[in-house]
Amino acid sequence: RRLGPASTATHPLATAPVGSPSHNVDGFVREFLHELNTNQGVTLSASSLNDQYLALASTVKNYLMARWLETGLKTRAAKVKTVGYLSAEYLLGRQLDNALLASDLADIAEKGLELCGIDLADLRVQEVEPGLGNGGLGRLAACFIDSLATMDVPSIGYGIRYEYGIFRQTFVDGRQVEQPDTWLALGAPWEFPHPESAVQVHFGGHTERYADDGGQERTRWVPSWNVLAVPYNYMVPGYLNGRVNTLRLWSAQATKAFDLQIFNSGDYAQAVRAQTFAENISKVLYPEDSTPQGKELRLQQQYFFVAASLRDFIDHELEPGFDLHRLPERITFQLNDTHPVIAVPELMRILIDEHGFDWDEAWEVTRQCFDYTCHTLLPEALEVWPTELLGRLLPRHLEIIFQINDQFLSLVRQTYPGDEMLARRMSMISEHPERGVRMAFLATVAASRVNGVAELHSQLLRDKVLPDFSSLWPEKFTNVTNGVTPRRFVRLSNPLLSELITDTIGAGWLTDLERLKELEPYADDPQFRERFAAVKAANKHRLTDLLRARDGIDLPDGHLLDVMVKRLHEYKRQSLKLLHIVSLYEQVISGKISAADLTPRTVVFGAKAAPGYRMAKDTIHLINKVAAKVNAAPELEERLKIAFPANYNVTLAETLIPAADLSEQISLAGMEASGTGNMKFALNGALTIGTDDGANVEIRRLVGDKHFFLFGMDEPAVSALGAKGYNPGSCYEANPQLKATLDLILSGHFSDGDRHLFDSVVYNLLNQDRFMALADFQAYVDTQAKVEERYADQEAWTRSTILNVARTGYFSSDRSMRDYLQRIWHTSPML
Ligand code: T68
Repeated sequence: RRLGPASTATHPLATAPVGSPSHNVDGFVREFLHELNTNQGVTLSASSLNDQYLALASTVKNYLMARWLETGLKTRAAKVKTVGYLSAEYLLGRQLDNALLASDLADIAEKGLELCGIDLADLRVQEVEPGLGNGGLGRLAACFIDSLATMDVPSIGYGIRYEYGIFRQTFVDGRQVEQPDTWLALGAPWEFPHPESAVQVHFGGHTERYADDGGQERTRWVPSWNVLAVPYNYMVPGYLNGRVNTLRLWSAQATKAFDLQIFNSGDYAQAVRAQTFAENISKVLYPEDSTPQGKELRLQQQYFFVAASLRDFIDHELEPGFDLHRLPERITFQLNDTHPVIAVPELMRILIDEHGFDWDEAWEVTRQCFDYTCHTLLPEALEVWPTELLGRLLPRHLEIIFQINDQFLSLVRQTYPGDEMLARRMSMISEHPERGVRMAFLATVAASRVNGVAELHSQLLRDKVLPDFSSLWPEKFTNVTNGVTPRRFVRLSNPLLSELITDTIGAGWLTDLERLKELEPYADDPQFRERFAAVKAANKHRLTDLLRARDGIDLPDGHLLDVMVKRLHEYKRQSLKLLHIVSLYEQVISGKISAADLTPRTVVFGAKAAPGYRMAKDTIHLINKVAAKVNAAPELEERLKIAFPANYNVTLAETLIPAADLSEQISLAGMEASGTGNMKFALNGALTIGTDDGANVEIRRLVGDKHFFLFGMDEPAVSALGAKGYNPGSCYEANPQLKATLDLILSGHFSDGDRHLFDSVVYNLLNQDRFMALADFQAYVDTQAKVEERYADQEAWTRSTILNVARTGYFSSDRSMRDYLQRIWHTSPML
């Protein structure tokens, strides 16, 4: 057992967590110095900034510790249903400020540190954020666990402790160069490793049949190798509510048995290689977003973390002797996309092979334990694992998948007799280009509920991605629109706005974000507008200071700050934003308009490209080349600037978003499942220019058409154009300004005369343009003109931004969690 033998202690302090340090400045200073001395082994006068940061983190943890232990005791005793969030990614962002906020220690820590001659701000920046995710999907998981803790819902987040998170992006001559993310190098003060609670995860080998004691034929898996999964626990503190949930990330370690054998044979080098092989599993986050690569190591990662998590929950979270027939009363596993779907055959295997369940019993339990969230619409983003690979790595699981599929297809044939085409379409096994398991189909069949992440996405999921399944099981499909945590993305990232809000409508909105509605009447109050605008101006200065120090970038004063930050992907259409910029620039340098006609504007890009995604990397290169030229052009009279700080991450987002005036959400309609950046911008008082896509649809409905700049084709129009046959070349020929814009790039103007440097990007737009940037170009440019018109009337602009804040409380991840509780998990907070 993970907890070891029960304690026989009789001392009264031994049975409950000891209390927290005193919640005042003196108590804090004492604890901090104690940590500095005992943990870091230094005196204050000899301590480095890193010592001080690590001691501060330990101090804050000590304040949260009693609550964490109590949460564990309380939850185990109550025997209620736990939400097990299974996600291959958690894009957490820095931990310090969130922990200070949740424990109400921020002021005390600031004052206490000051007494020690330390500026809290200097320690904050010591922290390297854990970037254990690629983008929206990983950040969503982080927001959700924050909300679950704040709403007092028992939950455990399960994932992988990657030794290297998302790469650090640098630019060399404008091209992206990736550096390893060594986030653990200077110490990892927020994690609690528990090597004594490691569990084994098996791979490979074969299966065999045997007769059990009762003569029943059974199957067992005889694996050929294994690794240890070591849990690292992280606190997930609720906001001021005393609850601290757990995020449990698994790290791979070679098992002793594994390398001892080889050691004994005298092959030291081989033993070390074996160890490296095992430990590779949690070495690095795959930096692919929306394009799974189908690599063996990736499947190893997926099985590694779900096998460890199921084992952990069953063996360590449930009381000994718990009857697994009742498992659904105690756990509901949420599958964050298909990455953890191998958990389905794993639970079947545990129940049947290890606990003697028959097939139907095991299926009944398994079905009730899983729900599935889909995060994409791109066909190439749907995971398909070759059966050859799956069978080699997890032979028993492949057998179980085949059997699930057989049973499912019998149901299909029973329900739709004679429709063999349908059965083939719905099979979990695809035959081309090679035999493979369609993980989204497996997830859909196994899950009690399947949801998309915004209304439009859920609709398209039903109608276009899984239409046969939604006809068969209409009640299985539902929607939960994404949300973001207001603790991190308003309170921490925008303290001035938070203060203004609390000043105006009182406290309480941070855990009940719909209360922002009470700000609505103030949109018409000139004094409030002035204060609101002053907050935005201050946030711009804060960003200016940061970019100067971080990147040596100088942001001009008084510009419309136009921000597009998100992963670089063709469907998101950074290239469309770029065409807009080049078009403005081209009109000025060719004398079609004068610089004085431009609204002073700075466009900020932030984007990482998957290292293997050529087009995305070329687009980054092109943006940087255009930036160099535009930023240096005297003709523009400083009225158009481009800033592209490298290595956009959660930490940068926290300063960037509150400073933005305009939020760019310009994906081709029907492609962005939801977006969550769009919500963060609106909540921080930026106006959106966006297509009718993802959660933009709901944002626009809530804030009102007048306060949202909609442009471009909607999804039916996109479909219709696709069906008719889209020819980007004709857009180019028909639109002189678009032609001039593309021609300028083709002329080598941005590439020191090299006419072919950006052929890949430009000819792709001209000949293929899968995401129809050219078709939406004119609408986009026209709508940008409307943006400028509104911006020219600062009172009207500010009024709109206030209404955006007041009307987007719906996008709190607390609301998303409420929806999951009601529509999917059927459980409630523990009160
Ligand atoms: C995003 N997906 C969606 N995927 O693109 C976005 N993919 O619209 C949505 O708001 C968000 O999920 C949350 O629902 C991703 O971020 C990935 O990062 C990813 C990672 C690995 C493999 C595939």
